[in-house]
Amino acid sequence: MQEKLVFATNNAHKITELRAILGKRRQIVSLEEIGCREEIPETSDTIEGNALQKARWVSQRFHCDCFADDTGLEVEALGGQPGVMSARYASINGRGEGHDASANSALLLEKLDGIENRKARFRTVIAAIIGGKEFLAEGIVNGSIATTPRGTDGFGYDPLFIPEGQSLTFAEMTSDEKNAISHRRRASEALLKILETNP
Ligand code: ITT
Repeated sequence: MQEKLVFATNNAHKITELRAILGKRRQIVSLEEIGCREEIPETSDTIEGNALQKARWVSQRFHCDCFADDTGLEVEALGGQPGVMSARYASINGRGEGHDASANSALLLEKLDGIENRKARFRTVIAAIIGGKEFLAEGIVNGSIATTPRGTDGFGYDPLFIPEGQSLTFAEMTSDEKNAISHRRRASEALLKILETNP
């Protein structure tokens, strides 16, 4: 399994994580490396839909095998929000512009203020287009939302997310510790299994 795959993401943290997770099993090529500098549209109302939209957008323009990752933080007491809106949670609620991780986390903490049920999960869906065929793989990690942000590693909501059975947030763990148990790890392994059985 050494074929190169283009990762349709504008998020450099995701590329770093995927390269660490896949190691020598697959070579990951960034959008920059294929000369793609545009923002990829993400207009679906589901995580699956956005993952497919991003992968199809790159596949159609660059005619290469590729995959995309769409991830949402689903909080039980908020009916699964921010979910598919995780990247723009604050801005769609009138708090600033675009993707602002600290504004997103501040809003989440505010919404959970006084709420005892802190259960949440990260859900990643990877959509891959290989040889013109589409594949979907999912990875979930259950956990809970901390009462204050903790830790400086990772990105996005990592300072707030404590995986089940752990005491540290993802942002307090080393990257290897996060990558060993994360939603992205699980989705990546599921994708590799699918690709192995669909040569
Ligand atoms: P691309 O769409 O270009 O891949 P993105 O950062 O917009 O990059 P998503 O839409 O999948 O990616 O991300 C939704 C939000 O969830 C966004 O705010 C991320 O920072 C956050 N997020 C995704 N994966 C995460 C992880 O492993 N840990 C913490 N937050 C994460």
